[in-house]
Amino acid sequence: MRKIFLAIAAVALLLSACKQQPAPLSPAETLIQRLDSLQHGPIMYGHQDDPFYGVSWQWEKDRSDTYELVGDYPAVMGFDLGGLEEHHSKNLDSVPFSWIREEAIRHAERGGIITFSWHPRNPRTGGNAWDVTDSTVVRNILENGEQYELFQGWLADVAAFLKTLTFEDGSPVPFIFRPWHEYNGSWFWWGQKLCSDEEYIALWKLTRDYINKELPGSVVWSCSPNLQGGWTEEALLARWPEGVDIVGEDCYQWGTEEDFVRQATDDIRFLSAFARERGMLFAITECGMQNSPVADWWSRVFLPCTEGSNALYFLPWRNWHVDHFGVAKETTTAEDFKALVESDAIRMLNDIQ
Ligand code: BMA
Repeated sequence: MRKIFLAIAAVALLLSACKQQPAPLSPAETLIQRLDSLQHGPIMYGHQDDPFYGVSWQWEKDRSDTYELVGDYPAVMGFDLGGLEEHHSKNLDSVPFSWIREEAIRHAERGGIITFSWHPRNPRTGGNAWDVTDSTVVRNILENGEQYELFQGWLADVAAFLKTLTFEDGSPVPFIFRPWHEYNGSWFWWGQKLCSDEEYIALWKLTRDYINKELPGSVVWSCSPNLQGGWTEEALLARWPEGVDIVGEDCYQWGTEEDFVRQATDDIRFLSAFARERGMLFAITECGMQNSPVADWWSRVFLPCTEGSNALYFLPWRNWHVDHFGVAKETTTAEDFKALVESDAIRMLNDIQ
């Protein structure tokens, strides 16, 4: 009897010890926790394709327009997976996938944050991501659709690549994945006029379920509408997918400064509150002004729109010649940007390591 009692007591003790041990966080949860604590400091600088080419150079190893201007790397680096789905060795912007893998791991190893976008080709027409000639694409890659099997293969290709992102000890590199962006516009085959709200939400679920199953605990999910102005909760919720960790905003100035400031301030205020109220984070996932014609655009025009938003980072798009969006010693915005870094108004890699 005494033995039975002791055995029961031992089991009870063991069970309560197990209960007290919180389950270890997955790499994605650890990244979310880190981002959560970073959101209260100055906004981080991110840059698309930073290590591959700059305004006046291309395909040289160990170069970065950012590093050459301010002596530090962006805190966040963005890479695009478009082309993986057709087994191309280079992405849609001619960056070899093997090099993307190398730089993504390198950036994570030095304490940086990495984010992937995906501009896949059109699985129904064979055109590119901007081919909007057929408005049945999304419907046809969902279950029972004509391109369902094809698209499952595309997801398998993306998952297979993402699985190769590992640290030296074999543990997975966590990352932000931001598919199906700018969906409130109609320039991508998954855009507003190209699929119904239900189809868009189903596309997200299909993607998320597949990738999360293949890479459990590695992915932080981000969903980014494009600059719009005048969001209402009803409009946003109509197409809002489940399981998003970071609400994004893609925010370029194409028209007048006045219009941009009005729309960006409005969107950023609205989307950051939407994120906060639902336990999500917020970031400016793409931004810039083509050709960088306004020298103090970053400090005077753009950054004031983000005030009070707890935006994690702002990520200017790639430095593809001067006609793109980022910052380099050759752009008119160089001095303004340098001053932002020097005054600690924005955070670079060194500030988050
Ligand atoms: C766009 C442009 C394109 C590019 C795409 C994906 O905004 O920069 O030239 O192919 O992003 O990076």
